[in-house]
Amino acid sequence: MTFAEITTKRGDASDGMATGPLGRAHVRADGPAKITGRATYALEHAVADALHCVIVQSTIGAGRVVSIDKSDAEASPGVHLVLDAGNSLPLVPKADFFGNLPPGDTFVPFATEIRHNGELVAAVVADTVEQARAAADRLHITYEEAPVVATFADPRAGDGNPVEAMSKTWGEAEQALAEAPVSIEVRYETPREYNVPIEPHGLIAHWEADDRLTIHEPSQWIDGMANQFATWFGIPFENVRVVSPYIGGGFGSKGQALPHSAVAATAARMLGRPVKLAVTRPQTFTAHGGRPATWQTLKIGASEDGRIVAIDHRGANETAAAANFVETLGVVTSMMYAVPNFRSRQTIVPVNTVVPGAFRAPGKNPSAFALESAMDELAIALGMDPVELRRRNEPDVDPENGKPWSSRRLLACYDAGAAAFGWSKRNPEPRSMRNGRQLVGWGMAVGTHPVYSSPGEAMVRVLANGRVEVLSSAIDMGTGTYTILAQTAADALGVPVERVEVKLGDSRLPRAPVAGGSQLANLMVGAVHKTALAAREDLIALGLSDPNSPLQNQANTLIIEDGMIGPPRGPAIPLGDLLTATGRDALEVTRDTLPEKERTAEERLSMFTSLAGMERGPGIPKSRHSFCAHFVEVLVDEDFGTVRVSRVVSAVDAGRLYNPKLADSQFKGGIIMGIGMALLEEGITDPRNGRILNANLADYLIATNADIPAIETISVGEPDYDATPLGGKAVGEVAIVGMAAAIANAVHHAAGKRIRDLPITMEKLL
Ligand code: MCN
Ligand code: MOS
Repeated sequence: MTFAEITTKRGDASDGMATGPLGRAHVRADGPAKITGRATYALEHAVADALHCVIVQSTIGAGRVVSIDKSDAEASPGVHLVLDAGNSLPLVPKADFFGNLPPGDTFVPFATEIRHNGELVAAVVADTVEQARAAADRLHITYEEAPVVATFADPRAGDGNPVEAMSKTWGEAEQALAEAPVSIEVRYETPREYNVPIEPHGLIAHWEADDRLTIHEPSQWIDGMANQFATWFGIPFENVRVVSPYIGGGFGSKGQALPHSAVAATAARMLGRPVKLAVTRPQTFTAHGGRPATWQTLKIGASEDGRIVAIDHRGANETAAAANFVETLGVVTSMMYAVPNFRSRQTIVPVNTVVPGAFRAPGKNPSAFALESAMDELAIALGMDPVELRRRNEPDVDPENGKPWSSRRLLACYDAGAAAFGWSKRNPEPRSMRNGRQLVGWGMAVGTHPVYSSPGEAMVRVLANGRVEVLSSAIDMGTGTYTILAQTAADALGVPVERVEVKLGDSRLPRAPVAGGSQLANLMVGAVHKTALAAREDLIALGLSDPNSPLQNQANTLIIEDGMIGPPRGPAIPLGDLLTATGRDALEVTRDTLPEKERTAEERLSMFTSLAGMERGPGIPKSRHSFCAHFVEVLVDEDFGTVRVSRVVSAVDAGRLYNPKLADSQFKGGIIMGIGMALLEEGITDPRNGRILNANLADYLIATNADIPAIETISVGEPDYDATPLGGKAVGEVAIVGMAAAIANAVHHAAGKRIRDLPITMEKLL
């Protein structure tokens, strides 16, 4: 990605603190390539001689495959291989993202025991995708069906299994609740939701030699995925190359290689030809899991003046029969408000579904829907303004662990958001505000997201032609990584941002951890900053001491500004000239932000290919979170029960913003997904067979432009150097958190009806 394509939108647009390129509003470096179609997505990569693979998914929800008659398919035109559990190459088992290890000594990505509808059972490889599809239709699969437990609403699903890590207790919640003068007890539900990135999943797998594999696959975690392929096929990590320069969205679904990824690599290996595999949109609904369905009950007790005395939180999420996934319900409940008595418990309930997965703000998002709806209900029970109730319960320290906040500017969020929205004009009475036939509702809620900090690694190359390259295996799925890393390097080195070219998305480049948990920007900005500063020092040392340097012995120190190097008051020369004069093509520096340098190569690799760095460990002295407050207006049609979000103001504390324009876009993206969650998104399962009835984008509704009103976001963040080295906090997910609750609260204010199970559809309102 070359930064030459970037123009600054407004020269003066910045976070008000920027002295150099970092912190300024630049348009996306990859934007023009994506908009004009020049960006090549994984499946558009041209590979000579590629065969096409289609996957076949089970049509029953539980039971087993009795037989697969492959003869017709194998005899079909153009077919090279029909794969199933019987003939697929045995691979080495590897734990998934969530730590689930497949059973047995070997792993094949095809099922014979069926545990969910749409499980991978076979694949066909042919010369063309049409031939592969036609042959796949001619597979004769016989199943033996077993009873299906499709959702946790089915009584046979039972109560599930407790999640130890989500059991938290302090004080005496039960007693305090019994004695509380005001209390509420409420239950909330959220349905299955799917990530549905606009670019569906798929890959091209290519073996260059017996032990060298190249994968083109959209990825939120290049190194983690390379490590998975290396383990599966028993080859060294360095021999796997995963390439993913452009990604059409992921939202949590592209953090790991999936069973179909193993299929493409297996087929390519068995056939000795590159294999291209595109998962169809309907297949994506069961090729990987989305957010599982949840229920939560909250009991909150308060004093008459609105001080919370106790919270009891219980929750459950659906998980797969095959493996565990914990949607960490209650993670917001335990840290958002000052609460002296607290108890939470959670279970996971196995059902016949695909293993659920991470979906923008996993845990935090459903957690805040329940807590923030409940806070609105408590405010009504107390006869108190919902912002005032929250202000009264603002905690001085993290109530869960007693740690001080690295920064918590939620009160500033209330001030700025309420003022911009005009909250003081709200009549608290439900159904009291109107606009013709439309009932007008104003609601608010808050969100939060933790700051994680895994290590990062980067290389900075200063070239003799005066350009600078930044290299990392980090990725950009629409977030802005290319852009902010160029800004970072330009800032630290003292070169114009247009001269910096950022190369990402290739596991051959220096290591990076997962672009998940909204951690990538902070940790890669930190790594690139450190590397660029080291490169700057090297350039100065070269200028001062190289015998061929034109600047040798001219001063005690040199400065670099605008791509020129020279003594503080003397004549400067272009950086490229210094390199040329000293006989170099390039000056290259690599640095990482691992805590210790002397780790073995194996330990270092494992830091980038495990989730170890994401722990909010006891060693971290401060509690680090981003915060936001959403203020929402809805219009509810009294006769038809339709809901439209007509106005949104969200004030966000995400620390220092490296690029306020892109951060604004991230906040808006989260808010838009929150609108979808509140009003539209719902995976519907057939209780008879576990089939997903709306496995396509015509029936699984997401928010479109027509659903989106004017959105104003306000940053109230200040640099937080206790959170991250360059003062930023988490941006990518925070604004989805609490958004659905703000809408549900606004709908209650408009219509006088509380909807506690999402989405809020007209039949629930009427
Ligand atoms: N940023 C900033 N200042 C900061 C932090 C971030 O200006 N202090 C801006 C930067 O432009 C940066 C972006 O915000 O590129 C996101 O930064 P960060 O919060 O670190 O999030 P990640 O880079 O780790 O991206 C992952 C995050 C997650 S976990 C999901 S889910 C999600 C999200 O980003 N999926 C997305 N935003 C998405 N946006 C798009 N377009 N597509 C997705 O799939
Ligand atoms: Mo985001 S769901 O943490 O990839």
